[in-house]
Amino acid sequence: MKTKIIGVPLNFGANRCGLEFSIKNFIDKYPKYRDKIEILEVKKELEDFSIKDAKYLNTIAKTCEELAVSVNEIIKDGDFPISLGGDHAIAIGSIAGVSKEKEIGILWMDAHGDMNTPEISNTGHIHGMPLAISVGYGHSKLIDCLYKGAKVKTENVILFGTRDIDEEEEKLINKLGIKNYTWEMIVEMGFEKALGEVKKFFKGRNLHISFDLDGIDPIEITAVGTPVVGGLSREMGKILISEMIDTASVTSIDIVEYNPIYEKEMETVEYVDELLQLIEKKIN
Ligand SMILES: [Mn+2]
Repeated sequence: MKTKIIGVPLNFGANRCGLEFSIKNFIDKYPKYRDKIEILEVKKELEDFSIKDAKYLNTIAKTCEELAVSVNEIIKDGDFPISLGGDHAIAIGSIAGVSKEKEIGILWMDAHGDMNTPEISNTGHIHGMPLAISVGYGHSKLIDCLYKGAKVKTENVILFGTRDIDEEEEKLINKLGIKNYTWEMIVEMGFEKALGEVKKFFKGRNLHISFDLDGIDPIEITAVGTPVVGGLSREMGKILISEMIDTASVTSIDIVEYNPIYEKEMETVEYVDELLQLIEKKIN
């Protein structure tokens, strides 16, 4: 199995300047990736700006559809897709691409829940909605990415490291019974024990990992648009990926929300490079 990296410099899901530079800036810092990352250029579609609760819907739907097709081809070839963002809305596409071929679970490592819907979102930013969309809640144009309907069953989803969940979002998470390891819980029970439970749950099963860099403590990496106090250490993030690959049948990974505008020195690009190296070493 070989890793194939697709870079998707989407910023419309977060509506925040900087994310569109993510892939090119990363390659500029690490030219060794120039021939390794296939860049999916984001093409702007005609938008209906009267839609306020799911902003840039058409551009995001088109980008995710294209990513889903590419990811799906990689899976069908028996290889391992890594989707590098760009904002977290790209997970709508990567998950669709994998789930068309295999029944998967999702480990969603994030400071946020990403379980908003147009009805309950405070901002209308789609990067706060991709997990809800993947389990079948949200705008039908996004739910039906690549093929009709929900991509993953709610009982096969685990949120990990959360510490900033909106009130209505939390109600939806609870209503759907989605397992949610908040950062507070992880601190209380200990990272090892929390990870142990997640490993036990996904052991031997197909698993997509969606890794939001803002899940990591903003003291350790700065280049994310929506930092929240607390979170996993860099090392914990690596242990999480490494041990899940050892335990589950990990099919695919997203690494998202790298925003070079907020970089202090090189700590975030270095971390992305470390994660990619780790995944390549374990998969190839
Ligand atoms: Mn996210």
